Amino acid sequence: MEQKATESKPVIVSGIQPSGQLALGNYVGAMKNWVKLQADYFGIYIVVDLHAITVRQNPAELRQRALSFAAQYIAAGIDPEKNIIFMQSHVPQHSELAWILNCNTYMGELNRMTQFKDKSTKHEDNINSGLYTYPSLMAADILLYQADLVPVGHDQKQHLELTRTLAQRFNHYYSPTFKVPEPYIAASGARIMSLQDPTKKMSKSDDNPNNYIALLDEPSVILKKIKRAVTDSGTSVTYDAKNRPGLANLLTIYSVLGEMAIDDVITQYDGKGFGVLKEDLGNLIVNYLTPFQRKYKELMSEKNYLESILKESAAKAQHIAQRTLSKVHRKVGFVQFK
Ligand code: ATP
Ligand code: LTN
Repeated sequence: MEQKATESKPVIVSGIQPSGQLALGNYVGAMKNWVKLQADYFGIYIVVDLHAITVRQNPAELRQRALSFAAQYIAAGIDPEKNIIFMQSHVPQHSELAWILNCNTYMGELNRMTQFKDKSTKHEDNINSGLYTYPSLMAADILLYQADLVPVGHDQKQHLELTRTLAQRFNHYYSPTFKVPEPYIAASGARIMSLQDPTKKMSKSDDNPNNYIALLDEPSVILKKIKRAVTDSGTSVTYDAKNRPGLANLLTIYSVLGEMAIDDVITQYDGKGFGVLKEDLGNLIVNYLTPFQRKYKELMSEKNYLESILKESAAKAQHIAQRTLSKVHRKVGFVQFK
């Protein structure tokens, strides 16, 4: 009964790859919005481990990290009683639908994906076909649940557009089957930049940990990383993402976490020098993350609880996903027995 009530709400689907360490970019661009939207939506939050192995992962670390990410989703404020949180590999329907979608995805479309191009340059020794067909698997994650909304950072916009195209193509060629999802990309904070090179996005698998704030970084580490963040040598505080990207990035983080308009942050710090801004921002982040880190530690010491959430969620997810997959099998023309 409980499940029916939640499912009657519009549906959100989102996921993060268990690679690297969850970082402030992921939180501001994605997770913060998951928490904000959960009152009005039924949330399906996936630890996308199938996606993570498109890049080489150490198996023991992957296993530990996937559990840690699930605990961090909950610690960030996702209520596991009202939403579902699970491992992508625990719901085989994702891989199954991905295959069918692959047979409806053109190579020309995949060739245009900038994430594929970026990751191929970064991992030249392992340009595998999973990396190439990654967007069809992502589309499967979303379309299986008939998602209404997909809250992601700006870098996922292109994948979301392809997901919409694939849904429309399938619906048109066969008959209406998938809901065509809308992206939810916040106006501010959808693209948090690297602290040392503010012309590229903050990435949780960056080789240099000074480029990102990990959500589990110790307070002293957070303060140090913000203090060392690259800004220009000016003293006036202005928001100019093109010419002063480092400063603009710090102002954005301040504005989103402090829930203040950027203009108000500027008024507060203009003329005070970047040192004061950085010190206050460092403290703001530390204070913001302290309750999150406390909750995370509690959850990681209750492994049985975490495991029960993941198992129950995966069972619910399989049930919903199978409804869509059976429909797809029928439309495509696969033999089905009653
Ligand atoms: P990796 O470096 O391991 O490839 P990533 O940091 O790019 O990872 P993903 O797992 O690809 O993270 O993304 C998870 C979510 O976080 C997505 O919704 C993505 O758009 C969002 N995201 C990632 N980086 C940023 C960022 N710098 N600013 C805002 N949102 C981000
Ligand atoms: N491709 C996304 C992660 C992802 C995702 C999803 C996001 C996989 N499946 C479904 C939203 C919905 C990325 O951030 N690299």
